[in-house]
Order: sequence, then C-alpha cells, then structure tokens
Amino acid sequence: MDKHIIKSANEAAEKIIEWGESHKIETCFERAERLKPCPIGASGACCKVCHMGPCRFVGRNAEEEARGVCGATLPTVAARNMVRMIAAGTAAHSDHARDMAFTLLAVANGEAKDFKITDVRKLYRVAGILDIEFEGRAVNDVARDVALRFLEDFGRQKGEIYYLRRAPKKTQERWKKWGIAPRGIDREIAEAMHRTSVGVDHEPDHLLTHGLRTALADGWGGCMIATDITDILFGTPRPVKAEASFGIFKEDEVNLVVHGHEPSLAEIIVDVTSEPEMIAYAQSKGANGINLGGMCCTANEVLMRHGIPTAGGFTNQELGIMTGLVDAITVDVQCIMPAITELSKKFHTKVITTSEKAKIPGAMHIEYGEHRAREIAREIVKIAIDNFPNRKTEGSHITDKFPVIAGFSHEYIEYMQGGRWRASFRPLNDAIMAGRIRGVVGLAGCDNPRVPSTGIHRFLATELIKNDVLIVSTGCGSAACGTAGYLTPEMALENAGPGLREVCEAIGIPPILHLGACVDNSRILTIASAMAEEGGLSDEIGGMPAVGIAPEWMSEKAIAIGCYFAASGVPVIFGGESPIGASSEVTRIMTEVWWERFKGPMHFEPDPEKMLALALDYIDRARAALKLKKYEPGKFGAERVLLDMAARREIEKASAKPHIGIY
Ligand code: NFS
Repeated sequence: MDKHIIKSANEAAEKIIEWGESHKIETCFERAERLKPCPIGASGACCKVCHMGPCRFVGRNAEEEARGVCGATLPTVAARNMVRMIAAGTAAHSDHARDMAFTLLAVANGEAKDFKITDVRKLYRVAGILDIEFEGRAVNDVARDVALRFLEDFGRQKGEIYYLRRAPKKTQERWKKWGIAPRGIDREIAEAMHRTSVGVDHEPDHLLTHGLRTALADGWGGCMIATDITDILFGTPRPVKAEASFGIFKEDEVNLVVHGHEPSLAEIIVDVTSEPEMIAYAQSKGANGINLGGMCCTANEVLMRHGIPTAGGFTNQELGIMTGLVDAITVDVQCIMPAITELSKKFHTKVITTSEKAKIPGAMHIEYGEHRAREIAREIVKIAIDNFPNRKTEGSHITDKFPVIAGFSHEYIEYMQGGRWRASFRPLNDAIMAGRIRGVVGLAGCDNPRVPSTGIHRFLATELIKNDVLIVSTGCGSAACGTAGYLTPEMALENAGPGLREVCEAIGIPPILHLGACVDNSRILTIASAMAEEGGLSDEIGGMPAVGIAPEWMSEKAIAIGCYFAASGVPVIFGGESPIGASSEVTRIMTEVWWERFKGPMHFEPDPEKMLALALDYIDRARAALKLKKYEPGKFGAERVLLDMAARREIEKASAKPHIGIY
C-alpha cells in the first residue's frame, strides 16, 4: 500500500500500524481494508439456515417480492438473522457466567483452595435478593446456596429467572404483558435457535419478541450473574488508579498480557506475579521484575479490582504484540483474534490458550482448572519469564500512556453519593432534575477497524460531556476512553459542561465512569433500577433521560446487550451500517414498535453527528415527558447541596444506624 490511510483514531495505535506497514506486517486494519463486507449479508438479506440456499434477497422490491426457495420473505430472514445474533451473544456471556457459578460452587465446597470469598457483604446482599437465609450461617454454606440458585437459572424450564425481581415493578409488568420475561437462560437460547431454523417461526415481530426474551436472559441473567459472582469472589470494585495504552509495557521487565474475558485465572496471575520467588526468578533471567498488563475485558476485570494497566481494547491486541515487548499473552474465550498466533511468530511472543473451550492453531495450550489455579498461573508466568531473554529488539516501541481512574461499581456509585450510612441515588436524581446533568449515556461496546478505530467513542465522549451528559462506560468503550486519557477527573475540568463539571468536582469523580467489563453492563441496569426506585424521575427504567450507545460494535455480544437495554426501556443507538437494514419492516419493529411497547427502540446509525443528535434528542424528550426543567447549559433549578467527602465523613461519624447497603 503506497498511501497510508488513517486506521485508528488513537495516535499510539496509528504509529504501530504505520510501523507494521513499513515492515510488511499485516493487521486487522489492512484486512478490513482488503475484505469489503458482503453487502447482502451485511444488511441482513442473506439466509443460510438450510442447504437449499444460501438465498440472497436482492433487487429493488426485494422486501415485497423476493422469496427464498422455501418461500421465506426478507423480513423473516432479517429478523431470524438478528435473533441468531442475540442468541449467540447471550450464549457467550451466559456460558461465562455458568463457569463463574461453578467456580463459586467449587470455592464453597472447598475444591478450589486458591480462591476465597472476598466480599462477604456482597454475598449477603445477593443472598438476600435470592431469598437465601444468610444470618448466622457459615459463609461457604451461603455461597453454595447462591451458586446452586444461580445454576437453576440456566436450566429452568418454567417460571422466571431470579434477577428479574431487581427491576422496577412497572418494568417487570411490561415484560409480563408482552411475554418476554425469560424462563431459563439455556431454554431461551435453545428456543431462539429452534425458532430460527428452517421452516419454524416466520412472523418477524413474533421472532423479534423472542429475541428480546433471550436478550433479557442475557442482561438480567448471564451478565448480572457474572458481575455479582465476580464481585463476591474477587471483590466489588472501588476507585483505583492505573494506566492505559502501549506505554504500559516495560523494556526492562517481563511483560505478560492477560487477554479474553473470564477473570478467575487472571486474578491468580495477578497474585503470582508478586510472589517473591517469581520476581527472583525473573531477575535471574535478567529482568527487573514482572509487569502484568491486560487486553479487552480481562483487562477491565483486573483494572477495576487491582489497578493492573490496560493496553487497550479489541483492535489493540495485534498492536500490543507488535511493540515487540510482550513475552507471553494468555487468552481464554471471546474476542481473541486468531491472527495473533501467526503474528507472534514474527516476534518472540508466546501465545497461550487456557480455556478447554478454545484452542487456536499455533498457540501453546495450558488448560485452566479452578482446582489447581495457582499451579497453572505459575506455569504461565514462568513461560513468560523464560521467554524474556529471547526478546528481539525489533518492534514498534511506544511510550505513550495515560492515567486512568476506574472501579466504579454500582455499589460505589451509590456510596459516593452519600457515604456508607446514607448511600443513595438521590444526589444524581436531583442533579438530573435540576438540569445540572442533562442525562446519562452508557457508552459501550467494541472498537472496530472498519471505522477510524476508537474515534467515534472519543468523539461521542467529548461531545456528550460537553453537553452535561454523564457517561457510564464499559468494555472496549472504556478502553477507547482510557487509552485517549479521558478517564480522569481533569477531563471534567477541561471538557465537561458547567453543570456536569460542578457535580464531578463536588463528588470528586471523572465525567466518564468506568464500570467494568462488558458483562458489567448489568451494573447499568442496576443503577437505572435504583434511580427509578429513588423517585423524582421515571418510576420504571423506560422513560429515564438515558440512552445506550455502542458506536463501533462488531460482536454478537454487543447485539445481545443492546437488545436487553431496549427491552428494559433504554433507547439504544448502534453505529455502523444496520445488520437488518435490508428490511424496512424489521427496522420499523425495532424502532417504532419497541418504542411503543418498551420505550426502548434500537437504531443503527453510522454517522457520529447523527448518533449524538439522536441521543440528545431522546434525553431531552424524556426530560420533557417527565416535566423536568428544560435543559439549558449553566442554568439550574433548585436542588439539594451535594456533599463533599468531608461532609460525608461527618455524617458517617454522627450516624448511629447502619445502612443495609454494602459499604
Ligand atoms: Ni464486549 Fe469484551 Fe471488546 Fe466488544 Fe469484545 S472485549 S465483551 S465484545 S470487543 S467490547
């Protein structure tokens, strides 16, 4: 390629891509350039659920006239494709959650000696929600009951998954009315696959309604279970300082990267890298220490709980290896580019797969099992150390890195608004009511090489906070912000609108709150439910001045997440060309019909400016419907005084009655 095309909005990433081009090293950016998406499949107009096809629905009147060999119409096919994406995304999160439930069970049964229950308070809180007696009982007995109850959610055939009860009553009523309360997680996924197989469900709305039921099993099932068990086992996050971008890799230390999604092995690796014997071993090989870094959602998990630095999100995984500084990278499941094994051969990096579910040709495989977690972690760390002397000098060494504040669990967000004894969402609701905060946006989902990667996240992040919108971010949305230096309180001073800035300064928080991994989008559901319960805004999730945006999504998991937000009542905007764009009927159902039924339409909008305008419009329309003060920058209504830390400590000292909250 003679002319370099901007492929990432991140300057450090761009430097590595350019270096790669000059060394004839290919990345997802070149592949995206070369492989144009098939326009038929990309818009949902290709059916390949049987072997009479694939049938392609093309032509000017395809929506009305085109038929597959079986007679299926384009809206049926587009709806089926969408439902299959939801099912796959739900399966991914929920299988992750299942493994977390088995780990919790193994810990409770004393079969995973390297782990313990770290957050007993959270265990009790969860037990309380699940109607499990916890007072006066041994912690492991409670944990066993919690794990077994969660496991019931996967195989239940009738009834409802437990956590639906955490949603506001009115939201639950809507789910019942439209028949989308999920019964069991596995059942909904299996039924989605059944209904979308050849010759079964053909009515687009009927199909998509089951899609929403499956998505709710993801949000209020798989994702929420994964979040809660991870907090119970490894601790509920609270603010922590760390660093992001490629400059986190150290020239004089062993660099080991944890990449993927399941947090258990990564947790033990964090521990093992600080064992004195391991450090001494690294020194014996000429390194000054062991430096652990993260990628994608495993990065978010260990960043949130331990301040382990992140090299970034999805599109950074190849670029990280191209620094030439990564001695080993462990991967488990989800969002791992198989390209990294070929790429690693050009460097000295060892790629290690660890999940029994996932192998990659060309990688070493060391299978993880929770019963011997530490032993496996030590084996992996040793491989990285042994590989340190093989490090070649080539590579695109980058020094850029940015400070990051992460660790905003929903429990901490509650705590920061009133302290341990008065934790609540009152100040946030009040700030929204008074117009200091215009609304809340969940900025989530992947980064994508088909756009200047991370660029739309960055654009929306800056524009939204300028417009006094508080951002809660997760997954690679957080990584995109973190590697751009946006996850700091200073960001509020420099860029936030006057109202949001005041709130951030009073509480001492950044205007973009990093909530964790993609499964932690469940924290946003919990926050929205708490805001509804607090009063003064909407009494259900629907109707809140809140929007979910995944501007650079690429994964089926993102689709499942978007749909569970929509079904819960949050308007959702996804970037890129619409994967159901070929059917105006399916587009109408997902926007107009879902809006009427759930107050949660789902849009696909490739233009970043239009995404921003649409999000602000939803927020302003929700404010008007709630009869809140019209948003005007710098002009606020009356509200309570926000408490700063000192005032909160005074109240805590004076208060005799503990709040039942977790902190
Ligand atoms: Ni989410 Fe995490 Fe990133 Fe997208 Fe992949 S890492 S689970 S799917 S790419 S945000």
